[in-house]
Amino acid sequence: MAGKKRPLVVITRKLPDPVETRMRELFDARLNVEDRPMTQPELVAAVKEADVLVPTITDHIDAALIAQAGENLKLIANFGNGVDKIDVAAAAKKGITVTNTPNVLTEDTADMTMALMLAVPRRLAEGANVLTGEKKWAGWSPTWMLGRRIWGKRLGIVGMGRIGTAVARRAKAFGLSIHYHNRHRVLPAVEDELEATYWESLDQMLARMDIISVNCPSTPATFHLLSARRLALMQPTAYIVNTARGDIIDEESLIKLIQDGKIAGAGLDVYEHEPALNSKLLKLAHKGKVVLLPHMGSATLEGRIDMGEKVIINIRAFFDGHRPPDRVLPLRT
Ligand code: 8YV
Repeated sequence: MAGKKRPLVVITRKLPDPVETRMRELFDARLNVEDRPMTQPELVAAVKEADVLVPTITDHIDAALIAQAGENLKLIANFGNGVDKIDVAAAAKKGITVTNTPNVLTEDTADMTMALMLAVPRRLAEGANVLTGEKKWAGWSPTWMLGRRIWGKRLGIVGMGRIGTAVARRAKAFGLSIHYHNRHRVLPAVEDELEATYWESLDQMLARMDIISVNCPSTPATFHLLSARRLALMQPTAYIVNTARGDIIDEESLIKLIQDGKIAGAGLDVYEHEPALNSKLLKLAHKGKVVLLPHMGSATLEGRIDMGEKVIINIRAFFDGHRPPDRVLPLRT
């Protein structure tokens, strides 16, 4: 890019310092140092003048916004793996390339999934709250704060992509048997390594698992994939964990089934209308039925710096006339 006009890159949120420093060196970078989410009018102004937009999960990059983009906007380099907030098809129609940041957050997100898979059945948050709560701890008791064992149990993974597979590896090490439902079977070598059982029928898998982990992307096809009907198939002793996207689960139905004791509990890092949280979920959290986290699946300094570096690599490749390594294609309908 030496000697060429530096692309005007508008970054919608505050990114880790090393990433911002590098972006300032390479691009005509417009940073968001206060980290105040951009309003839609500010996003419109940004797409009208930018060569590159770097959005995050808090930005709605829909067809209406893309329609207002200026002729300079040629690349939307998402800071994030999931592109469910970007209308990739509308961007493609307008000749705008979209990239994301896969792989670098896989292990961190899988770690958080495992943490939630342990936290709910083993009552981690409840136990921690006892010691930080008002009441003085009365000490150990043989039958107090008993949770449920996870090793030796059956884990059903919905979506056996990079993150689902990383979750399976961890869960196998924790002594769970691995089951999965996916659009396609994974490679035989991967199934063998994980001793994983493929379930073509999601319904049948849901009815027989002790723990369900949601690890598929949010797309029109996976909206409420875990519907009221499907959630009702789960065993009353079963738990569900979601570190993918909130709208894959019919949240109201999940809440009702947990309230009625038809599902044992849930570990959630994502919500259907985040950042708005359903108050009934908060009530269930106070009862220890659910453990709720604020979308921090990939929240490690290392992971977020790696995500930023991937954004930089995608921008540089694009402006060097190459196909960016993490180009996202519109979903085939
Ligand atoms: C990101 C995520 O932090 O990558 C994703 O899809 O959900 C998170 O890891 C978030 O998307 C940032 O935009």
